[in-house]
Amino acid sequence: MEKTLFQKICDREIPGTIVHEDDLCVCFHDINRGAPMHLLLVPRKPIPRIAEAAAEDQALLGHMLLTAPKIAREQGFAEDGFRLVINCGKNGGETVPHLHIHILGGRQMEWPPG
Ligand code: IU
Repeated sequence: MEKTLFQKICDREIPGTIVHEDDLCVCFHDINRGAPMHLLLVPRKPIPRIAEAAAEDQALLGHMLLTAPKIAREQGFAEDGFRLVINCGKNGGETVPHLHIHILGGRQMEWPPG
């Protein structure tokens, strides 16, 4: 099966500014940042979206949720807070069909999101 765009970034087949990687996930800068800090944390496994994650992905998803704040701390923007976002499907605003957690920080976020 053809690799997803994010798999190609994880495998360094196309460029990406990677700030973290481990056996299960990779984190890199979003190319179109929506905040002073805007990272994407993606599983190496190409789960298309959160609605398609399975019970067998429980440990992976837990690992990603625990890893995201660690990365925000390591990158120096956790102290004032940050936001994690997962867009799912058309109404959720998903544009890349490979699960990713947006890690956004460096400014005051607003609510509700657009
Ligand atoms: P979304 O949740 O699927 O809408 O987010 C996809 C993100 O992927 C979006 O913020 C894009 O700017 C980002 N992105 C990227 O970082 N590199 C790319 O080559 C492409 C999209 I295409």
